[in-house]
Amino acid sequence: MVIKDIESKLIITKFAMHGYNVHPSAIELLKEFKEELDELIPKICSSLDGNFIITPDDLRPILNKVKKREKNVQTVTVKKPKSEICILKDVTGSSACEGNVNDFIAYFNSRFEKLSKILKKRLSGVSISNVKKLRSENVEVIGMVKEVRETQNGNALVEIEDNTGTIRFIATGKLKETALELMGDEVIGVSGVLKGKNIIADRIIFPDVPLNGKKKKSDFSIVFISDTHFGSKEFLEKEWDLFVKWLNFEVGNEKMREVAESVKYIVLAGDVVDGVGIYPNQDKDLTILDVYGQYEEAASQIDKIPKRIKVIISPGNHDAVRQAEPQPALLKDFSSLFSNNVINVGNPSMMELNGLKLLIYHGRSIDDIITKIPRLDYSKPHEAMIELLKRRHLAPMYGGRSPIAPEKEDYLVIDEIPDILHSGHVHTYGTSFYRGVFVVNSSTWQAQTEFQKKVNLNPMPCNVAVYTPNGEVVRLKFYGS
Ligand code: D5M
Ligand code: FE
Ligand code: ZN
Repeated sequence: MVIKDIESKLIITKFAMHGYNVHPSAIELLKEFKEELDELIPKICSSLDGNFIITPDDLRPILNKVKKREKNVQTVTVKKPKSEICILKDVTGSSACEGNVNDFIAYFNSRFEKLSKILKKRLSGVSISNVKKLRSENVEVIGMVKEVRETQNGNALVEIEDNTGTIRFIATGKLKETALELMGDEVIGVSGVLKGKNIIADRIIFPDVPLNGKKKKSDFSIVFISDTHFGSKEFLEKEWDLFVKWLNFEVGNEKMREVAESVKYIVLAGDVVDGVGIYPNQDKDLTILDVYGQYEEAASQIDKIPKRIKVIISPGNHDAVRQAEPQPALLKDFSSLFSNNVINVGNPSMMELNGLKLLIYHGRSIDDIITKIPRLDYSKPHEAMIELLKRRHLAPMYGGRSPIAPEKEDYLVIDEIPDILHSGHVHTYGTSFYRGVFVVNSSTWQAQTEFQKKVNLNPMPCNVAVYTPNGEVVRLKFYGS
């Protein structure tokens, strides 16, 4: 009894040091995890959305994962018996959609459910059919954006829906700018005053990332690369060789060597190869004309990376997997070509690297976001990625240039907040911290193609971002002679 009391006190004190109280029933749950408590507490605290009393409901997602992690140790495809890499979410092997009407209904329901659950921590949100029955003039609703347009008198008119009905809200002044940036099928909260059938909005609430996030530290570095496009005539081999030499301690000053020594993971966020038949007349732009040969080349180039480093590879729209997102990992025919230090995952994929949560997403929706929001452009891809975090969705706009497979669960919702969000696709470089999340777009190893010249796309190739142990970011540029 006495020992139990001491255990409780210890748990209470540890959380109090982070500024949180713990409900007695949550204390009981935590006692089962006393070995992992110091590791778990920061995770639990950073997952809370503004509530100060921790309940069992707050703990379950994290504690379940610890249990799942124990199970995953045997199933994750790494070679050591105890893995430092834990895949938290990935469609690979779980795709269950046929693309019929019921799949689409289930998909959008999942999107709405997941995002409205996040939003419910911010606002009360009555169902739309109940809004009209309310006595009070002040209303708060959660809905999926159906239509956005500008009215004749210069306001924004937005129609939103939930599974009980639709309602329109009007946004004026500064709020109008936010409203006009809304994308079809994203899920938002609205608060305002009911006037007739419409709501005059005073606030638009995004699911967003909580404000209290802090940048995560580690005791290793992660290198972020993307869009290698092996097999393309524009693949920058000299620059790639320099990159590989740096990792092998053959080039670079003392500081660069120190950084190279600390690298434990390299993450490649898709477009591993240039592919075949991805766009008309692509064969003119290829050095390797068959996709198998391109993956053989990819495997041999990646084999030059020292084996002390684990390489995580996720596919993109040029890779030999289905185009619609979420994309599964490369098929065994291709993945088996790579050495043992390579792990193939899907797109998107959420994983933990020694406790650091990494979300990889190739980034096709960045094109849609940049097209939709005029203040954004390709020279700052990280700003478009921040819009994804705000919307807690990797492809918020349905029906743009990012095809989505209607899985029964929406894998593109950012359920759990990552420490790092990594993308590529747009071939430009940009990094930022958003509410503690490191946001990185790691450019390309392909020079400007004829096609890109025509559409005025200016790539920034051979830029590499390194996330170092203290959470600082080092930008390396490799220029071949
Ligand atoms: O995409 C590299 C970049 O080029 C990305 O921002 C999209 C852009 N791109 C690629 N194809 C097209 C078409 N057909 N129209 C407009 N923009 C395009 P990657 O995935 O490497 O091809
Ligand atoms: Fe690409
Ligand atoms: Zn791409």
